[in-house]
Parts: sequence; C-alpha cells; structure tokens
Amino acid sequence: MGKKISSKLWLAALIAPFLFGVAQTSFATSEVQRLFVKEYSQFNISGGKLDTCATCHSPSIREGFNNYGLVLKLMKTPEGKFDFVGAEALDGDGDGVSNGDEIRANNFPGSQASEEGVFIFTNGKGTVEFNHGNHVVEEDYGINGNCDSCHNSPTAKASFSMLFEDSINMKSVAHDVCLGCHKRDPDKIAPTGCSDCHVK
Ligand code: HEC
Ligand code: HEC
Ligand code: HEC
Ligand code: HEC
Ligand SMILES: [Ca+2]
Repeated sequence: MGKKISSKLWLAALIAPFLFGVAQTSFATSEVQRLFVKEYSQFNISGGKLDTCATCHSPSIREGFNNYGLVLKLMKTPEGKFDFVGAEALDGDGDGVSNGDEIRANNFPGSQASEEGVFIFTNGKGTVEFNHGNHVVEEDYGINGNCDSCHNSPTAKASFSMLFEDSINMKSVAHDVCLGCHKRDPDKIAPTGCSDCHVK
C-alpha cells in the first residue's frame, strides 16, 4: 500500500456520487461504522461524534468519501477486511496529525470539521462557526441543496473549494460569498454585524 493517496483520486470519489443529504434518504448505521467503533472501543467512540457517517464520508454527499473513508475503501483486503491499523499512519485531512492520533483524540481523521457538518474558521478577528449542514438543507437558508451558491458561485469573484482548510486565510472569499448573501437576505435574519460572525 502506497503512503500517499493522491488528492485527484479523492476528488474523483467526491464528485462522482449522488447527493443524498438533500434527498433525505435514510440509512441504518453502516457495517464499516460498527467495525470502526469496535476497533476503537477503548477510546469511548460509541455514541460520540466519531460514531457518525462524517468520520468517513463527506457532508451532504455521504456516498462521497473523505480522505479517511477513501483510504479504508482502497485498503480493503481481498478477504473483505478493513485495515484500520494500516490507515492510522496516514493523515487524511492534511493537518499534520496522523489518522491514529486524531481518532485517539476524538477528532475526525478525514476532515478538519469540529462536529459533523460544522466548520470553525480560526483567525485574528475572532473564530467564525459555519454550520454547513444547516446551510445546505434547512429551508430558512434559501439554499436548498444548491452547492454552487458557495462552491461555484456565479456572482462571487472566487468560491470555496470542497475541502475544509483552516490554514488558508479566506477573508476575501468569505466576505464576498458569505456576507454577500447575508446582506441580500430578504428576511434580514442572516447575521451581517462583525461580531455576529466573529466570536473572540
Ligand atoms: C469508519 C468509516 C465509515 C463510516 C463511519 C461510515 N462509512 Fe459508509 N463506507 C465506508 C467504506 C470504507 C465504504 C466502502 C465499503 C466497501 O467498499 O466495501 C462505505 C460505503 C458506503 C456506501 C456505498 C457507497 C460506495 O461507494 O461504496 C454508502 C451509501 C455508505 N457507505 C453510507 C454510509 C452512511 C449513511 C453512514 C453513516 C450512517 C456511513 N456510511 C458510515 C466507510 C464508512
Ligand atoms: C453556504 C455555503 C456552502 C454551500 C451551499 C455548500 N458548501 Fe460545501 N463547504 C462550504 C465551505 C465554506 C467549506 C469549507 C471550504 C474551505 O475551507 O475552503 C465547504 C466544504 C465542503 C466539503 C469539504 C468537507 C470537509 O470535511 O473537508 C465538501 C465535501 C462540501 N463542502 C460539499 C458540499 C456539497 C456537496 C454541497 C451541496 C450539496 C455544498 N458543499 C454546499 C460552504 C458551502
Ligand atoms: C446563499 C446565502 C448564504 C450563504 C452563501 C451563506 N449564508 Fe450564512 N446564513 C444564511 C441565512 C439565510 C441565514 C439565516 C438562517 C435563519 O436562521 O433563518 C444564515 C445564518 C448564518 C449564521 C447564523 C447561525 C446559523 O448557523 O444560522 C452564521 C454564523 C452564518 N450564516 C455564517 C455563514 C458563513 C461563514 C458563510 C460562508 C462560508 C455563510 N454563512 C454563507 C444565508 C447564507
Ligand atoms: C457572515 C459572517 C461574517 C461577517 C458578518 C463578517 N465576517 Fe469577517 N470573516 C468571515 C470569515 C468566514 C472569515 C475567514 C476566516 C478564516 O479564513 O479563518 C473572515 C475573515 C475576516 C478577517 C481576516 C482575519 C485574519 O486573521 O486575517 C477580518 C479582519 C475580518 N473578517 C473582519 C470583519 C469585519 C471588520 C466585519 C464587519 C464589518 C466582518 N469581518 C464581518 C466571516 C464574516
Ligand atoms: Ca490529520
């Protein structure tokens, strides 16, 4: 097994699948999830944040894998076993901490999201908490599953990539895409004040 899973492969896996968060299809807990929880039972994973689809799949496209889920899929043995131990040395979300150390610290190995579907941007002005799940599916946000509003915005100068990355400064994109839409909110509920988004 090679050490690096190329990011191109990862993207292909992300883009190919259908959406289902939006379609509201329901799935029972997956078999891989059950095996994962069992493998790491001494770290009290059961019922916690890692005991969710988000450990291995992407927000809003659960048939899409994050870089940890994809590694498990690719490293599956011919006998159909998942090589959890083999995947530990890799760094799925590219933040410098290995998958094994992330899991033991109760962090997602395949994403820098802090909770399922929640991204926290840390920056000098004050952290901004972005609820991806709510924005995409909740009717009040007016987005209704349209990924392009943020990932390929026709009105913005630049858009967000489909990889949460907290080490790059996103100010211009965020103020254009996020604040821009908030200002256009007909109900005037979306936050526009600096400290509504930035919390010290
Ligand atoms: C610990 C990692 C892990 C968790 C947690 C997990 N999955 Fe998966 N999932 C996988 C892997 C790995 C595969 C590929 C299985 C295979 O190839 O045999 C997969 C396959 C799938 C597939 C089939 C798509 C495909 O391309 O093979 C669906 C749908 C799916 N998972 C949905 C879910 C849902 C819904 C949840 C949460 C209830 C979930 N999974 C939780 C790792 C996980
Ligand atoms: C309201 C804005 C918004 C919408 C709408 C939106 N996203 Fe995102 N998404 C983001 C932001 C912001 C990030 C983090 C980007 C960054 O850090 O550069 C992100 C990250 C992601 C990631 C990476 C997740 C991770 O854990 O690293 C995936 C996958 C993704 N989005 C898929 C989707 C899909 C699929 C849709 C449509 C169903 C969608 N997004 C709709 C704003 C949005
Ligand atoms: C296409 C429009 C749109 C985009 C793009 C958008 N938002 Fe929002 N956002 C809303 C609306 C509408 C609400 C208010 C929803 C409600 O409470 O009824 C909201 C609410 C919020 C809230 C209040 C708490 C919450 O989750 O409801 C925060 C914080 C927030 N957005 C941050 C962001 C950030 C950060 C981005 C960019 C990564 C972003 N939003 C992109 C429409 C948008
Ligand atoms: C809709 C939410 C939202 C509102 C409202 C908002 N911002 Fe931001 N702002 C962001 C996001 C998201 C980032 C990108 C953070 C990152 O990349 O870590 C950001 C980045 C910044 C940065 C860069 C911080 C750094 O360390 O480089 C500054 C400065 C900033 N905002 C100032 C403001 C000011 C001043 C206001 C009020 C006029 C404001 N913001 C209103 C969401 C918001
Ligand atoms: Ca990591």
